Amino acid sequence: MPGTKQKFDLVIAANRLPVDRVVDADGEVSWRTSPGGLVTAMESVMRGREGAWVGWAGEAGEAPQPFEQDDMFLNPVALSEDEVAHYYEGFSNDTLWPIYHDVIVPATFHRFWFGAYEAVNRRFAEAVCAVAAKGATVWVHDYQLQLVPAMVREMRPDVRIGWFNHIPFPPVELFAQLPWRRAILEGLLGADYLGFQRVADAQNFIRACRQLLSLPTKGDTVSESRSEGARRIRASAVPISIDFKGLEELARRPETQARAKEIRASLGDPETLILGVDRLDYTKGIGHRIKAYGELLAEDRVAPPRQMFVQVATPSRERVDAYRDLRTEIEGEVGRLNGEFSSIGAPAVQYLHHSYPRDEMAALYLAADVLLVTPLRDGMNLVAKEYVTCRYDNGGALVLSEFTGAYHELHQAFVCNPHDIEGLKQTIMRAIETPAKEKARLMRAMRRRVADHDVQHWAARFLDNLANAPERGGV
Ligand code: GDG
Repeated sequence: MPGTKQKFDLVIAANRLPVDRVVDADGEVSWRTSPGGLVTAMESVMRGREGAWVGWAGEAGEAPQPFEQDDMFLNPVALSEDEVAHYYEGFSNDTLWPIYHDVIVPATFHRFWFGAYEAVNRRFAEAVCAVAAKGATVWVHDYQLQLVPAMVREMRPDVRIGWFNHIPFPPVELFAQLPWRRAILEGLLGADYLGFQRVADAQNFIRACRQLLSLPTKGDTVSESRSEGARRIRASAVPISIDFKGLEELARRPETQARAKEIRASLGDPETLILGVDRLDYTKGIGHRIKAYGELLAEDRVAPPRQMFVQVATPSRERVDAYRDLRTEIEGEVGRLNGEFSSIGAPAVQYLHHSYPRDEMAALYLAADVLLVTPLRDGMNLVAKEYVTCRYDNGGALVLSEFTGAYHELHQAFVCNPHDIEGLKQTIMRAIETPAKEKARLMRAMRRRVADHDVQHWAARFLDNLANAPERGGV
């Protein structure tokens, strides 16, 4: 890597660097740390260690020189316009994303997209190797970088490599559709340890290795035999979480509480404020949720201004066709419901296609009596965990799809199958009507779970599993 002589004993590789470029009024460029959960988790594990982060800086073209930000060494990887279109929007988000999310929309296969994916993965692997100290720990993130583990191992057999999948890992019947299934499995098997959100995801991976590569598997390990000796690779569940302490502290601030009151007041202090917060993605089940809510409106079981429904749909992947189509569909449906069921000052659905600062999100969570989390498939769903974290008052009710990773931890939620519209309607009504005392009991239990299993706990567990992964040659 040009300009980098420093070496680090912990190297993170993720598609994006944890910073956003900001340009001030004088055209001066600086970087602001993006306040994501990963950064918080990494801050805690990087404390007292020499850490580097390899990732794309978010703009096509030449990469900025490596730089330091908040005690982290950032090593930017360049992506050309074409690579953004082929590696990121194409192969990552239009091939892998649909396959890994139950093919809710069909996946698109292009051989030249995979070519770009390979080239970009190699660039990431080289950037990792350039900053990794001898014997370093390398932690690779997510579906965009599945070839990186084997590429790094090839170049640097001295380092320990872990990979964490933020999204589901599909059943072998779906994964098998991928023309590049072998390359992907072999890429991942370069790691010493593979972490997944759910037990079922880890099992799907192990099954794929057995069925598609004919490799022997035992419990949660896969054995890979190569000329230089056999290796065992472990795959298990380490569900991700959020920064419980930090977010709760934000929710408890008087300004956040005041803002939550103001939000409710601006909606006419409804009896029930119902909220949805999602990236505008077809995996999130926004359409199913709106359909169910529309029927409740039609049956007069909910009605504005008594019940108000706010849907935040954060703009996402707007250059991918499936996302553009989804936006058209959702906005059409919202428009139809508003035309039919709104009155002046009381919209049936308050739809917001925006991104908000973190403190506004916390205020929204605090203001909402019911949060609807209805994905058709979701690796974890952090929104559900954020909501319970903000409810230090034990208020609120969480409607949660059984197709999320969070469902496997938040057992006291109002559980739904979003495909079952009738069932979803009943669950929404139960969440509205259950007495406050019972809801407080449920919320308390969920809060305890997230408090005890926060993002720092997740990162520590992942690194522990990686450190204790079976030794090379130890079959
Ligand atoms: C992937 C997996 C897995 C959303 N709108 C705004 C905003 N957000 C924040 C939320 C939350 C995050 O974005 C979204 O996280 P999710 O978990 O809900 O979903 P994905 O983006 O699909 O993430 C998922 C996750 O990775 C972690 O492993 O849970 O399953 O798909 O933190 O709060 N934040 C702000 N303004 C917004 O408008 N500030």
